[in-house]
Amino acid sequence: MSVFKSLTLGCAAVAASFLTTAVMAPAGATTLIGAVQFDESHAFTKALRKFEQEASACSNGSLEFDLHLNSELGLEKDYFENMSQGIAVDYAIVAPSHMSTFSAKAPLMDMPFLFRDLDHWNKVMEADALAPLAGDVLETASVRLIGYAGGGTRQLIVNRPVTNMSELKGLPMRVMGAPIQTRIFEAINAHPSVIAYAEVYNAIQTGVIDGAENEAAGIEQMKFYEVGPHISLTAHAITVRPLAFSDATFQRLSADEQACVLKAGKIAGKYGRDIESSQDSAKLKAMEDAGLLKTHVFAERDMLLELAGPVKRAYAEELGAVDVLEAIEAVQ
Ligand code: MAV
Repeated sequence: MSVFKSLTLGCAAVAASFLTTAVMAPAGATTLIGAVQFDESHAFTKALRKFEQEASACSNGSLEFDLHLNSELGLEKDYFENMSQGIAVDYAIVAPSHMSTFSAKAPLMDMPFLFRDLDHWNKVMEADALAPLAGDVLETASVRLIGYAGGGTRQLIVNRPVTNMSELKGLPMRVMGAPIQTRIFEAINAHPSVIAYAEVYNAIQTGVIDGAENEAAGIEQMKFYEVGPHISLTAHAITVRPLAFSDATFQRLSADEQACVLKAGKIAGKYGRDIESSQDSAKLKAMEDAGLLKTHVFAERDMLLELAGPVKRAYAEELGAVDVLEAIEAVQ
């Protein structure tokens, strides 16, 4: 039995006050706090629910879960910072770009134009080619990446049609807050700014920016189509969305519970990937059929790839991660 679990009920309240998030429940179970930006219908939430079910069954109920939905505990960057510090959040799905302040290498997983197509993305996931990056995240941020959800294809969301390079030129648009995101979107001649996810809708509505980029599940949940009804099919990224777990919390669990968390993370990641990757294009089509948005073919996608190539390489070189980039690219 772990030290944490052997605490008596009498000292549980005191323990909870300094042992941060993993709270002692009356029956001796440990309650873990989770966070997600979305509601129950989003693939991330479904993956996290799967994680909870699996870990709960595996631990015979010694692990309990309290998942906070709809950005109740902030945004993914906040979840990650909290997990890194071992406070407030124990598990969450976080975009690697939102980990950049803590692990410079993490956003490589999230780099635009990294995957050739869904088949390549799938094979990279199966080959576990991202493991060295996860190792860096654990070392530098004390957060474990225990599974990989994602599988949405990111497209441009704009308040007017953007169908070629000249219409893209100078487009004021929101990107996630990792330097590689800014660099890639600058390289393709857009005009990127870092804006928090929760502010994107308003920023387009008020004319601060003309567009953003997201996958279908995010477009649907955040209703971005209301302000950016023109979707340019740039398919510039296929998402990798790690299921992250605070290492401080992990270290307080028993060996059996740790094994359950790792096993459940893997299963839940795959479950989330299967849901999101299989639903992405159908979701976009359903929104288009409902008259909520209009998709546009981007005629010069080859040019995007060409412009992004040197930036990807230079970034990997700066990080000392060329081997990881090459290993990902080599997956057939
Ligand atoms: C989408 O909602 C997801 O990919 C999520 O993980 C990101 O944080 C978000 O977009 C974003 O663009 O910030």
